Amino acid sequence: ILDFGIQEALQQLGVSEDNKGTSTGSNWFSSKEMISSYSPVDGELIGKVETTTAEDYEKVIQTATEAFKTWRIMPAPQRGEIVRQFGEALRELKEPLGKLVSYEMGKSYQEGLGEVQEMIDICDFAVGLSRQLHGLTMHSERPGHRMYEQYHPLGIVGIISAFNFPVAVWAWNTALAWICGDVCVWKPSEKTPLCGIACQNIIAKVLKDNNLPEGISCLINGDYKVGEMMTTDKRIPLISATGSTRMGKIVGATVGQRLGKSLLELGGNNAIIVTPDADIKMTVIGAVFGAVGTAGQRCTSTRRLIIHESIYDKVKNAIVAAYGQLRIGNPLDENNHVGPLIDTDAVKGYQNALQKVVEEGGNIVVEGAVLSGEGYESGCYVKPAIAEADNSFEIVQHETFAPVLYLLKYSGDIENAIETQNGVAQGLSSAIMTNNLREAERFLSHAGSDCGIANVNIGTSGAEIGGAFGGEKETGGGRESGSDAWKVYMRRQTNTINYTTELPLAQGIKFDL
Ligand code: UN1
Repeated sequence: ILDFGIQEALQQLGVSEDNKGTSTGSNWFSSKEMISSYSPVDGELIGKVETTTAEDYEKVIQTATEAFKTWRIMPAPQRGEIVRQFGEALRELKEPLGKLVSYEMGKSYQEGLGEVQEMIDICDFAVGLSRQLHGLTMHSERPGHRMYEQYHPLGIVGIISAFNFPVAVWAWNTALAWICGDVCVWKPSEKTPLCGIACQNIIAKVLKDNNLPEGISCLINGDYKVGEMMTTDKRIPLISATGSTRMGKIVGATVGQRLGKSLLELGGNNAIIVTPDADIKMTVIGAVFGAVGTAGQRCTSTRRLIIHESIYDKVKNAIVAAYGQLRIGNPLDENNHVGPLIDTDAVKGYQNALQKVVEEGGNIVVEGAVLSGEGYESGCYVKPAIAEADNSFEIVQHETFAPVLYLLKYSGDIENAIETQNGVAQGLSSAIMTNNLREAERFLSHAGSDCGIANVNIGTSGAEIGGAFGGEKETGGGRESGSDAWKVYMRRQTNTINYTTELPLAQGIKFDL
């Protein structure tokens, strides 16, 4: 734990061995039940976090409700100024926070820093947006009437986030929600609770320095039962949840039951189509980073390569050769490409996928393995694997959150590849590698990819914050981050104003008294 400056990073972030796990901003309180956070990097216990009780939760919601009353009437550009300061604080703490992300979650330090960069970027985006929360003005059909729409804050936004982006996904939601005038209650993944503590410390200080109510940002901790307190709570108009499709179906149904809004960011089964006109070098970089980056634990990770038969062997050999170069080990050591999986359950999921694909008739071309010995003591390090498979295999249809890449062959026209790409239940990210304009445009057309993200000559992962992020079908339909994703954090109100002394009715209806 003393390696790579982790201890110092924890100190800078105000994360200790025993952390109170519930916070209404700067006011922390706690129960006695603890979650222990072990690093998948070396298996060491990093620290403990107390879980949120039903009683604590009540205090949180009351504090948030009070804070909302102040926050919602503050002009949006002033709220933007607070988010600007939050972005500054993140710039100052980028290295320790990136390090903690890497150590608690297991992604490479580079990717940890990249994740904090996404937080900074969304803050900048939100600051500009705080002056652009505009609606339309429409012409009324009635004389002397004005009609327009405006966006008002929703209230409390509940955020449930996953372990794989333990800090950025929270920031995508909060930065926008805050400038929109909402207050946030966050339940981070119970697998990465210390990242939650660190982030809460950062924003709590900004709020305090500005004499703002602490309840603008609240933190709760625990497993799905704590999440349930929010999903069933009528006082929370919007739940934004990131995680598995299984989780999303439960969250969506629960929130839907009370007619709340949910923003769901669920599983992907992302493919890259490689056509005869693909640039092979670019394809290899995109596919390998997409499949093994974050040890295959991004929702945008590349799971399937759909390769034209005419170049199949060439692409396969190039990718297999690239896998031979991969260095697996401590993600804080910048010489390594691939870090550990989050925990040993994830390792089981990985092993299960490799076993299933063989049972279903697949052919392993890069053998997988669970690594042991020096440096691999946590038991979470696995070898990225590749299998030739068929899109119809049950395991190929399923999102395995691990570095397992399936090679699928297509013949004939690009339409066949698109059909395979769309032939899964998920619809998050997709890509085509081609220098052929016709193929690229067909892939992007109404009859093309059915995903929320469709890229040309880029892999499936690594989306920028400026675009709306999310996907269709079992990915849940939600959009976060850039473009006009902010609208989901607000309620739209249509206003019609009569500035005459008459009261004409719409649709020309006569009603004389
Ligand atoms: C996720 O995996 O939950 O596109 C989000 C990407 C990142 C976000 C992934 N910007 O890979």
